[in-house]
Amino acid sequence: MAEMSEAARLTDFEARIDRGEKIEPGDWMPDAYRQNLIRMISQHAHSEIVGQLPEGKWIPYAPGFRRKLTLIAKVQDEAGHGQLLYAAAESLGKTREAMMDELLSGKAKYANVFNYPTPHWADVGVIGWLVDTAAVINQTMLAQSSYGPYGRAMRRICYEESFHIKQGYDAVLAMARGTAAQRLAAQEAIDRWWYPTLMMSGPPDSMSTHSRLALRWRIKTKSNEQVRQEFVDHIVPQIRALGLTVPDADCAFDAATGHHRYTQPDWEELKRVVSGHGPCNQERLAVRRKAHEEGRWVREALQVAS
Ligand code: FAQ
Repeated sequence: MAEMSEAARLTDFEARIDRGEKIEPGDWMPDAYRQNLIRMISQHAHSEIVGQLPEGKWIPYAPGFRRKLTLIAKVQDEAGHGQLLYAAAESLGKTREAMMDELLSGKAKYANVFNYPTPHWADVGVIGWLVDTAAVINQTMLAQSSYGPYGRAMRRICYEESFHIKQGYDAVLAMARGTAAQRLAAQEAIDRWWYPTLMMSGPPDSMSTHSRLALRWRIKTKSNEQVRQEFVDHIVPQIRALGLTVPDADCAFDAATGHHRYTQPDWEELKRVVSGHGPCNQERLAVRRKAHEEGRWVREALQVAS
């Protein structure tokens, strides 16, 4: 059979996507599809790995044995998610070593939220509740991704992240029903995390570099703004039900659209934070570099053993 031309391959590829078929590692795919996936999946993997740090720091100080056990389990889950996602990116031809080099050198991006400090136990609760909710809404959408290994990893990850939401919500619930000082701490944590969490879904569609192709090839199945709106509509009634306040005086349900209006975050801040200039970028990378160095002997021993 004659070789298919590049144009015919692209038409065939796009027809498969339109039929809802999954693209698998050995299948032909346009290079831009491969590169966009490698970029997104490796950033996602780095986010899970660096994402262990802001909450992980609270493991020794968790209030009580049960909260400590649950937090340890959550943080371990994030490490597992990182492994699953690195494996999905490897299936596209990028080595784990190359991805790790990009993270440790500061070249790679990872989710903005993990570059903010966690000065209070309440931050652990609010990350689990707000950040994991935003992550699950996005990842439920990504579970429909056209790239088979990514969508399948998302289904497993969403299952575990849904439990993380419950542990976060439960910690905030205890504080919201607690003393005045505990309620205040919960509120201050919501105030700290509200805008960073809104930024998690990415810049507005008009500023997004990759959305056009990602949506055309069903790498993402919803735009950044659709995902953010879903998060706001879902979380605002929950925050208010606990007697807490959304730190945005203009946030209100709009009966005409069926959605909540909200104030846009500072998109310049997102650019700064994801390009290495957030409050904790240097600290996060220093911890990762130290862990990487301290694990060197394990990697070397495994190489000798295999
Ligand atoms: N943070 O053209 P777009 C979690 C970058 S997992 C950092 O709109 P795209 C679990 C973007 O990469 C959280 N960078 O990009 C957990 C691009 O940069 P580049 C992570 C951001 O890809 C919970 C540039 O800006 N989830 O939380 C961000 O179409 C608790 C232009 O943007 C994922 O990674 C941001 N927020 O849409 C763990 C999900 N937004 O590559 C521990 C997969 C944008 O050109 C504790 N990723 N950028 O240099 C996605 O869904 C997408 O990549 C978006 C961005 C939606 C994040």
